[in-house]
Amino acid sequence: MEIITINEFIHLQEKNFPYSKGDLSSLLYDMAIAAKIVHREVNRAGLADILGEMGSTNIQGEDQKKLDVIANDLFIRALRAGEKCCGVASEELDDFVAFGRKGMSHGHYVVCIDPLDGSSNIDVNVSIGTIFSIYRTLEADRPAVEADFLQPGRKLVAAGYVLYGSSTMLVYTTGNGVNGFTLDPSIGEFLLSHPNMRIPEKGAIYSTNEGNVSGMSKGMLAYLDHCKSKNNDSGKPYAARYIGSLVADFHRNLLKGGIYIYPGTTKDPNGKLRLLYECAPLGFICEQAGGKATDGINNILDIQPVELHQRCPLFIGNAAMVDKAMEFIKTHG
Ligand code: AHM
Ligand code: MG
Repeated sequence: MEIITINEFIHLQEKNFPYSKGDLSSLLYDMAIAAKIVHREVNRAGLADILGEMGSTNIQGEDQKKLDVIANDLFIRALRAGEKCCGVASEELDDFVAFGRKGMSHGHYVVCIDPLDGSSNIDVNVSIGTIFSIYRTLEADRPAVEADFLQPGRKLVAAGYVLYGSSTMLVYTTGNGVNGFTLDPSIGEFLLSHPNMRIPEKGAIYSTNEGNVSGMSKGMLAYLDHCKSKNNDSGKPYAARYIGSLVADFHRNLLKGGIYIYPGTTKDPNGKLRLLYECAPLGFICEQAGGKATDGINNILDIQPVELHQRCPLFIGNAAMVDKAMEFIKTHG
């Protein structure tokens, strides 16, 4: 197979947008560079015990930061320095940050990011990820305002994720299909390894935290029974697979076919996941790969956000499996 680096690929894709000034391309390069640095930090994480526990004080007497805070700082620094993005909303920050100083160009994009998703897996050497989405600002040439971030997923210009797994991968879409790149650490490059990713039309994996069943709706319980029965379309029970890192669970299901569900429960009617930097970007990627994402009723990409850290139930994966789950919700409530 021809060797194509992510930089070459992004440049080639620019040709789909004849009037492009290359700003989105630069922004995507910035994300890829920051991802490589975060990859390095994630891979050193196991050395924390030897080099000093995270959250404790390091040898110079400085406080050591947790990995998710480090990742947040790295992405924000890369985006600020790149000058193509005028603001970032992050899971790690209560409010968005707006970039801009006199004489600096502001860029026409804002980024929403979960810098290190799968927080419970960070300290136990299990796959974690980064999720990001990119919107065009509502007006050009000014620092970001909140309304720039509060746009439905249908308005996304690009979205992607980085999976820090047995290898590190960056998968992204700009609305022209989904492509995946694997980091070759020996040369420090993301290389195109998964061109034009499509979710298989049939799947036989379901991924959800069944520890929460006591708070799940009748429809969810009925759907889970369906997954475990022989009455589903595969004629045998689906396999239950749940890593507890959304990026890793989503990525596996994207390659193998399956559904990931984080439903609302009696305790948390809107579930746990965040619309802007978890559900919408993965929904966009999933749709671009031929799949579907809903909150159980509405398409994720049609939901109008009203606040930055809004939570939302998520049903994501093969269109047929998501439709089936929604059918159960509709019938059983
Ligand atoms: P986080 O952003 O605090 O890491 O939470 C999101 C994560 C997802 O990656 C994962 O799918 C889910 O939370 C797991 O939650 P639970 O432990 O409730 O099953
Ligand atoms: Mg998260």
